[in-house]
Amino acid sequence: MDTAIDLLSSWMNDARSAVFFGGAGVSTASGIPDFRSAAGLYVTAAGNGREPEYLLSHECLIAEPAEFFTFHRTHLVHPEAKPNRAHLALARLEDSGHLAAVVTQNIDGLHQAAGSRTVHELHGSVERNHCVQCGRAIDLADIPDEPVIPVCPDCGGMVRPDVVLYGEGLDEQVIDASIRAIQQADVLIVGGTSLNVYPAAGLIRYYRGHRLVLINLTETPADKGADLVIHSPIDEVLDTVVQRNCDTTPR
Ligand code: CNA
Repeated sequence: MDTAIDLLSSWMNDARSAVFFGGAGVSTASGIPDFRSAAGLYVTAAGNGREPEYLLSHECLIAEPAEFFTFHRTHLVHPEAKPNRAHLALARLEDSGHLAAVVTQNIDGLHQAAGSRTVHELHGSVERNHCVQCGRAIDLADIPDEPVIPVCPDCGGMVRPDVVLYGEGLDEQVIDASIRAIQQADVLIVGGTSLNVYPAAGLIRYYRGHRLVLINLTETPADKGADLVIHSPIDEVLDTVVQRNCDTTPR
């Protein structure tokens, strides 16, 4: 692994427009379970016999909002979670002029909490919510910390998270900005994602360079086409890159 990290560090030293494309595995070290690992929600979360894909779908939000909010609040909202070494390393790489953007499938807001500024949230964020009736925007902090259907203080309408549910489309502007960043990237690091959720996972195909790095605990469908593959915890890898080798003096 040392040789691989040395190579990644030298690529990141040279990088001026690197992009990080990540998923739920980036936040497992912050105590937020992913979906598809052995300890992930698809294995561990009890949903009254229903599949997580259904409980996190537009269909469920409309047909059974109580079920939806119970699952969402219990398993996807983690106000106590703090950024881990992966988030902090990426923020430092941006500060020092090596990383241009983070494109994330995560909805936990931890990249911004770590100090990352250019973050494209493909699936939205649990931090932001809005009333489906009057459109009022409501912060997570203003929503009761319990698994009930939140209601708008103005009109009594249902308040839903600004996250892309199964059965809903992604925001075109976020997709366009993500594609542009990936097309312009000199290094693309893909990490902490099983690359199973589309269309998000398909965006890495827009990368045109020859420094595609895969960092994931387990094999992914993109490993074969990658220039460097590291099967290790991403927080450990990125922290080592910035601590040991990479020039991260702020610019
Ligand atoms: P996934 O399908 O659960 O895959 C996660 C991947 O990360 C797996 O392949 C794991 O092997 C790998 N992994 C887990 N921990 C680590 C680690 N420490 N270091 C390296 N690799 C690790 O999740 P994806 O992100 O691929 O799927 C996209 C879904 C997950 C999006 O729609 C998200 O909204 C959704 N999600 C987000 C969060 C979050 O915001 N933190 C949590 C759970 C699910």
